[in-house]
Amino acid sequence: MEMLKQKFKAQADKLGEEIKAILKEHGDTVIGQTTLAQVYQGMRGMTALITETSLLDAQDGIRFRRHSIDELRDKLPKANGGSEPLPEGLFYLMLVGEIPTQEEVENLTSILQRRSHVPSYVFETMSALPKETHPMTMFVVGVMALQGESTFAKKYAEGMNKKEYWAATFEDTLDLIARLPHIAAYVYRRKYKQGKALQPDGLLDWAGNFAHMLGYDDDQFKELMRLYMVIHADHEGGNVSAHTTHLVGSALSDPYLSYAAGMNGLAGPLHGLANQEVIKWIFEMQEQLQTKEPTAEQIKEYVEKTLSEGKVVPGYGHAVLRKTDPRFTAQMDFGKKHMSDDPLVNTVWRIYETVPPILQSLGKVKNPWPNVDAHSGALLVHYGMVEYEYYTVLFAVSRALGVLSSLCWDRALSMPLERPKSVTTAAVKRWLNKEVQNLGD
Ligand code: AMX
Repeated sequence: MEMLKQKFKAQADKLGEEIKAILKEHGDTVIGQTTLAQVYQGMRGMTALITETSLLDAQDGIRFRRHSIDELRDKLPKANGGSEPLPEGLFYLMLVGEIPTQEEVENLTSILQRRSHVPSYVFETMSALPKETHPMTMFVVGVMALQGESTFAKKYAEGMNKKEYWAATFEDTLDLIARLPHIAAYVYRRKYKQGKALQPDGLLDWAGNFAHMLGYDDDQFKELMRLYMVIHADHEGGNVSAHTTHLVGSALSDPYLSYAAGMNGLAGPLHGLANQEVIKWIFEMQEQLQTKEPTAEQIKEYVEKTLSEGKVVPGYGHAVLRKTDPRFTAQMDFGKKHMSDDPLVNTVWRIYETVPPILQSLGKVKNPWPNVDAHSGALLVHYGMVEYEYYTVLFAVSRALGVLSSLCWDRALSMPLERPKSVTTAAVKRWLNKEVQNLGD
């Protein structure tokens, strides 16, 4: 742990110096124009954040420290006998920018195991909620119940020097990542498995142990969890969950508060909740059409019905991507390898052939291609995890790797409070009518 922490600090000090030099020489360099349309329409394409962990290309998809998902599947260390990358390795890569060795990853796995204890009051707090509560709400309540454990919050209250913020954030990050699978597994077991929680297996890796605590001991499911935890971890900084975590963290809210805030954003249907919406939508289609394997023609009619009811086709479209999401392709590859004759998985692939031309024909959808959420549910159903309302919790556990390593960077680089300027439409009109010189006067 100390080695990783020192390595991170050394990298952060070096980058901090580089940033100082960049700002000294180029601080006044203009990087683009901001249009009124961007301000009104969700700031699309407006470069306004620095996030060190990953970078999203509209055509090629996500790269983690310049490594594509295919490269990660190839280069990151694997579990014994496995072929999917270990998420601990990705976390290491996002933190220090280097692909770790097998030994470094195994070391990180045991650090996380040692930090994974969750106090019983956290489970009791979640248990106090009605069973019907959405799993994401239970999960975030669990995270919030744990907030009293925050090293950052305690040290801040004691008068911590600002030079120590990064170290306290680092401690909280490791503690949280270690504990989240326990909280998440408890939500699943409580809501769907008569409350029978399962003990962790200290011999397993982080994602393998999570699968085990959920109650899935199939080796293939463990492999799926490793891949799942890797591909959902980070998608640069502007998406709702990452941006919210960063924004809340900029007020020096501790990592528990910041992460919980980000996950409330992930719970929205246009973001992470889309993974449950996809399977719900496919199940409803199967129900209405009375078939497990709808034809392309039937899917087309169902998509048109969805659109005519003023709804979106879940799992399709993206605010940045303009091609099929490589996270979708990685899951398709997993499906081809392990379950190529599964009817639901085949339906997902038939939807992939059917939906893009329909969305394209609307003329307004900027990206008619599938995103990560279009595929994930069908793989989970294959192994028996049919409780689709739970799926966003899996996404949330994975997303912790990205948003919390980013938060470590925010604190190590002393990123300030985020506070953009907002204006009213009345102010916009005054400015357009040249009644004032500057927008916002
Ligand atoms: N089905 C139907 N209409 C869609 C659509 C879809 N899948 N994707 C975009 N559109 C519509 C928008 O609703 C918008 O319509 P409007 O002008 O009538 O309001 C129009 O096309 C233009 O939208 P856009 O610029 O292409 O997309 P965006 O950047 O505003 O939104 C997103 C992106 C993801 C919210 C949108 O594509 C969507 O709602 N997709 C379905 C939900 C989904 O899968 N979300 C998960 C995204 C990935 C993730 O975060 N996990």
